[in-house]
Amino acid sequence: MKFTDRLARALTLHGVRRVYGLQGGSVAHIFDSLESYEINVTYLHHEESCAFAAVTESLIGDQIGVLVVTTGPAGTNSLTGILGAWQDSIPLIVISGQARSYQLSYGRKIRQYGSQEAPIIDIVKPITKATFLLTDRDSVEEVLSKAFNIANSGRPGPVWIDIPIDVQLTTSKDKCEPVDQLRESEEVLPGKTDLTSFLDNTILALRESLKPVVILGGGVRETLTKSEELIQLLNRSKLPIILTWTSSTLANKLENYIGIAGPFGHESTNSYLKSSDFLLAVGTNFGPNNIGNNLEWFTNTRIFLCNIDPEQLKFIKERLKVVSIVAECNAFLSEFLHKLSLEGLVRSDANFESFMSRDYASCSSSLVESYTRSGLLHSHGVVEFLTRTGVRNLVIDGGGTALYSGFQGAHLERVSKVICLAAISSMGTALAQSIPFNECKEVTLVVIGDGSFFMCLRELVSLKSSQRLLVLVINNKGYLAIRHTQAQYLERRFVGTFYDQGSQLPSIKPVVESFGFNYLPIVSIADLERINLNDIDRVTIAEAFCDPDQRPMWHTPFVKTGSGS
Ligand SMILES: Cc1ncc(C[n+]2csc(CCOP(=O)(O)OP(=O)(O)O)c2C)c(N)n1
Repeated sequence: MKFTDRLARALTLHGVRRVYGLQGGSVAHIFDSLESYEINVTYLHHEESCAFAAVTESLIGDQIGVLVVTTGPAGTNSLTGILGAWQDSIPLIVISGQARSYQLSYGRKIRQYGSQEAPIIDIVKPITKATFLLTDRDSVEEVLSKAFNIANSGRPGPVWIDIPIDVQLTTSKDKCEPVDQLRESEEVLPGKTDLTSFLDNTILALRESLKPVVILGGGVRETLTKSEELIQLLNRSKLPIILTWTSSTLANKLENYIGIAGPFGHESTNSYLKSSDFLLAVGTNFGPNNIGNNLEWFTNTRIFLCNIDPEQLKFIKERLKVVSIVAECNAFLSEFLHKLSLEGLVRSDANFESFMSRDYASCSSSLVESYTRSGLLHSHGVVEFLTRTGVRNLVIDGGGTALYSGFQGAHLERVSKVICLAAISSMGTALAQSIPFNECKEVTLVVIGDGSFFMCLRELVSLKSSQRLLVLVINNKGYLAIRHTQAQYLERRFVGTFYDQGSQLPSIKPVVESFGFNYLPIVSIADLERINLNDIDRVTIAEAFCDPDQRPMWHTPFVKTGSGS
């Protein structure tokens, strides 16, 4: 049996039904085998897009995201998406074609020998959990099992499998020799942790607290997406829950969700967090994007952290006084909630109730009306309006205003799936990230800035015109997020940001129409009110003409340190 057929068969055995890729001489055999095993391959127009789409596939949760890229530049093209998966801890399998085994530069002091050869495994090592370079002695089935296991276990992340073309062409009997040469040591997971004393201390502190709050990060996203029981326990506990960008997809399940914190989260949530006296954070890196830059906020807060990654905890403990445990976050959360339930501990304090009915409600409603300046739309308001009802999936681009408007403006609690590569916050992620929704019967809203839209224009080719996709392009004359920086710190010297330079981004209307998609201009609230999501039955690209000088909303500014820096 041909090696690539065995690869395809093994992928199907791991539940892989969809793969993203782009052709090349060193992967043509792989794609040929995938297709013959009825794996649905979506061919995109840049390997970066393949990685972005594969990330969405993992986030949707039916299978792990898989991408196939060819040699040299194809691998390097995919790196932004791989970095995103690494930093947001999203499992991913990357399969690359490679030059012939005896033409590789690995371990040699040469720059290149084989055609289009690049030492991709050396390049991706710092941003993958494990890498494998296959030889003809390896059992592809065994390598794949290890790869899937590593990608999904512990703190999930990408695993890279590099397959030289000569290896791909080998044939062998079904039963293969076991792998004798793993190229990377496997992750060492923490042993089963004794949670007892940590749990007891946490619950004791919780009992003593007046204003407790829990932050749930991406580390518990998948389990909570699937476990109705844990969601019920969380809801019954009445503990106020703050989410992060990577866990925001849980908002619609949690009755006590009170928003997202951090510089680009919700203002009211930040003030709730700031005044809390007990904080339990599970499965989050507890970094500035999640909690802001002002660690002084927490001087009087008792903080309990659970994370599977000891290095991440060590980093936090150097900066903040916390009680922490290295443990598998889902197991911890489950034990914690069951114990709360057994002890009948329900937190329902007056602060929380009034917060929910006043502060949070007022911050999350009617942004359109509140943030429209002299007839010009505010992008937060447009997103708020469009997510009031009927949007099933929300794909948020990583570039500037779209990212902020997506998370601050949207009714996350009314959307089933929120997709974003948050940590890398890269422009131009959203179109490719929406592709896996092409069979979805409900509407997917994609929020993207005009500068970012031009960065990923090529993936318009890949959208299925029948897809129920509403792409909201925020036209604010480009690069507003950077213009804010220039206005604030560079006395409005707008270089390289299009604005006031006589040059502007071109109109998107002819581009959209040349692809045969619906074009929908939005210049006023009346235009927004005319949009009926039920009518979005194919790709519709809406251009919202927003205030090019719109103010950023409630992000915490940089603060001077004691040394004045
Ligand atoms: C790949 C990449 N390059 C550069 C940046 C830095 N950056 C952050 S926001 C931004 C401008 C985004 O412009 P646009 O998409 O027009 O959004 P706006 O902020 O104007 O709404 C830039 C250049 C980035 N985030 N990602």
